[in-house]
Amino acid sequence: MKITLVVLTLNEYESMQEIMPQIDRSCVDQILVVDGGSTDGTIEYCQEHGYEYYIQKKKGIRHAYTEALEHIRGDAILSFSPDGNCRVEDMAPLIAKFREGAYDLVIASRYFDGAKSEDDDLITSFGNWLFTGTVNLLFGAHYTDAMTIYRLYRKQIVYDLELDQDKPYETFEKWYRTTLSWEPMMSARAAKRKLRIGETLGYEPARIAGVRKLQIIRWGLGYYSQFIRDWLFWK
Ligand SMILES: Nc1nc2c(ncn2[C@@H]2O[C@H](COP(=O)(O)OP(=O)(O)OP(=O)(O)O)[C@@H](O)[C@H]2O)c(=O)[nH]1
Ligand SMILES: [Mg+2]
Repeated sequence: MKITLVVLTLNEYESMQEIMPQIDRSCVDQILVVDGGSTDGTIEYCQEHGYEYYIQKKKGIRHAYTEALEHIRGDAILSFSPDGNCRVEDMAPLIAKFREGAYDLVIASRYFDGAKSEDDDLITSFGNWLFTGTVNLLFGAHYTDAMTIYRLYRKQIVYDLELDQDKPYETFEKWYRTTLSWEPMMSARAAKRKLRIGETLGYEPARIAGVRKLQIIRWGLGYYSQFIRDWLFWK
């Protein structure tokens, strides 16, 4: 199975300079930087270092993913944040686990085996605990981290779980005036469909530089609403 590393960027020039050289280009089959319209030199960095990149047309991480789909040549997607939150050394064990067990989804969990995230504050640490607990309770899963970007999954599950469609997001995005990502719903739906799910350690250091884009209240409301709806209605 061919793996595409999808690197999500929105003004991450400073962090990328430190993180990208650490990635062994031979451990995946394609590296695709998907950019949300950076103006800080991120694109120029990609050009200088020969990274394939795609600049999304619509705003928000889920559009980064859906627009990138046609440029992803791999059969599996490894999503990665180059802001310092994803340790490059955790990538090889993640890939090994995915390959060894014919998994549909393997998560590089920030809380695996009691680990802690150095990027968390009181609110995000409580939020991640609550959201992961909710997914486990509602969908009978055993995640230690249902929310993280750092994960590797078969591309086909995007279509099977309808993550590429606008419909599962639209209503709540309108209510809470935001754009959601697809990781939380992927975790919930993968569990509801009883897909083969695994976890490895994805220890999370603090962000190196740049600005946090996380919208705590809006995304919290949006993701929680999706969980409840999918628990009640999604088959
Ligand atoms: N392509 C694209 N990337 C984005 C977008 N929003 C955020 N990103 C990138 O996605 C990754 C994760 O976003 P972050 O802002 O780090 O969000 P987070 O990890 O939840 O929050 P912190 O790490 O706590 O700052 C980062 O590398 C961002 O630059 C977007 O709209 N499009
Ligand atoms: Mg981050």
